[in-house]
Amino acid sequence: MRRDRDRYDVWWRDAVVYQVYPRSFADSDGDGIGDLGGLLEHIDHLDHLGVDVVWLSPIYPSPQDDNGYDVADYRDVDPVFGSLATLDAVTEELHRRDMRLVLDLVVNHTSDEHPWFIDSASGPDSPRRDWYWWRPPRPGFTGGEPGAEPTNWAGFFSGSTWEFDPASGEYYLHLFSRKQPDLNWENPEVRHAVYDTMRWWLDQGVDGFRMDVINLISKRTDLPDAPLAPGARHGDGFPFYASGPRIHEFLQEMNREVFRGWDVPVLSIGEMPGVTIDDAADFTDPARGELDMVFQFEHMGVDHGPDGKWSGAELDRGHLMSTLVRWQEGLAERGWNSLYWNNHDQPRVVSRFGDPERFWRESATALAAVLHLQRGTPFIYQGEEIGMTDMPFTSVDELRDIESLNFVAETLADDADALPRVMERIRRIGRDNARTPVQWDAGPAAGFTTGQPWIAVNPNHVSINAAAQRDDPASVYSFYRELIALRHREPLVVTGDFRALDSNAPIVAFVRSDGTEELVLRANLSSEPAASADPGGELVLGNHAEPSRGDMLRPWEVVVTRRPVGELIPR
Ligand code: ISL
Repeated sequence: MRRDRDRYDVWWRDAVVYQVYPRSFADSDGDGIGDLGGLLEHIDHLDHLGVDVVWLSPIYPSPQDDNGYDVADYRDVDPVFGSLATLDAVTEELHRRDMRLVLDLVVNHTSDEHPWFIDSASGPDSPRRDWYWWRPPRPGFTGGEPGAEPTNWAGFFSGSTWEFDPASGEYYLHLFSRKQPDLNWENPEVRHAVYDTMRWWLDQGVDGFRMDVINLISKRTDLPDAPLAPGARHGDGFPFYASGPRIHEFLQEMNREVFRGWDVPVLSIGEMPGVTIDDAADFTDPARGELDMVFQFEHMGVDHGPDGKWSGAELDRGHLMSTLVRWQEGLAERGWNSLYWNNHDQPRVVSRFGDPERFWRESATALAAVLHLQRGTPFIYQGEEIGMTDMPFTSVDELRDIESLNFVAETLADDADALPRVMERIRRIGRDNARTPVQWDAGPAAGFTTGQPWIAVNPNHVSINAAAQRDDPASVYSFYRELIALRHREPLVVTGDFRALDSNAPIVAFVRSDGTEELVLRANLSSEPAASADPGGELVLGNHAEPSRGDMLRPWEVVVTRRPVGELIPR
């Protein structure tokens, strides 16, 4: 059942978003790289699944240093993915089927091959010099030598955030790869060039934007050094370049300049590493006119160690759930949550938080229900709906992601014996886990391409694939379909208040209520049976053919019931 778009105050309130990472989705021309033609061929899959919005990761012309998150032209399509005409066909087909299209907007930085940067780098007198962050070497240095960088910040992709340009004797800032120079949003010409581009896409029929690292566009202009750990070359400059003094002003300006006045309200989703609950409430408070929702990262950090993602920590599912519960509570009165387990930067949820060996189907479905029945807009990342798992990468040759490859190079430069440890961490947390091709069927290359795939296909595609699951009512896919349909028909899932009953691992239990009726979800996030008081009520959803009634839940079992408000739940 499609939803009724006019039921809520804004069209996206009861929507489910599906992320397509085009490179890995489906290849239509046999070059081994997914493309828009492949997306067109598989729109039926998205329609059948029942999602409402497609978020398309970058399709713009790009040297592909960071798989398209390095944009060389904001108003065209990379030939590897198709053309503006193919994109039009995608938009049209989605609209025909009552789905909407959100593009990825990557404007914290451009590619170093973008004409703006080429112009800026042509010399200190370029009219666009100030469009990027150029700075002289540290006093006492000539530039290019270790320690001469204007600040000591560590980049997201290892090394320094500064690249020396011998021609001008200055450095430019790049928080990500050296091929991703940061735009200077202090300059109003930059901001208006971005707003023009956004309006141009909306004129083409696009329905909204997912905005890459949008909280990094306002930085402190004095660029202070970060505190340094003993022996470290680089420190964490995050507090100085994230959510800077003008972030709200810039987003309000963008909102005024771009989002107002369209027939269909534009959907705006800000990706915001490090965002706090209080900030997120401000960013997404409709009264402030900034964004509709933000991606927060707290629950993605629960298995990161003290030194970030490359240092591991023991997974504590209680901590995972209490983090999500805090976000539910924090954005209850003001703002709106986005809900996600996966995207193109994160390992696969069933491998990360579930039990892919012993309870693959049960853990994939329990985790799905726990996420989708929270308050907010759920996002499904391609392949999540069929329970795709992490890839058993064994060698560096199989890796494609610049973040992982830079991490390997940097670590091995210090310690030549570190490879086994590095590979172990990459297998667990590396971004390539999300980027192996979508497993369409059990055939060669999983039906992704007739050519040689750009990154290896997971060997488990012979058993985990879309063809095998589509018509199986007990499949992970059918469970996702059911969750989406439930959101579309059940206002409690969309607007019901959220109240946590239990987030003591391994049990998570919460209630969604409108004051009269409530949905009660109970899930066992472990591979052993666990006790959880049965609240009674009519059965709404379960991930077993015969859902448990009573106070015990099977491993990775989830049960949802509906009951009148006010009955005491036995403890
Ligand atoms: O992937 C991460 C951790 O491994 C994050 O730190 C990620 O780099 C951060 O969330 C920003 O991500 C976004 O911008 C990057 C791009 O590489 C990512 O793919 C994108 O989602 C730079 O554009």
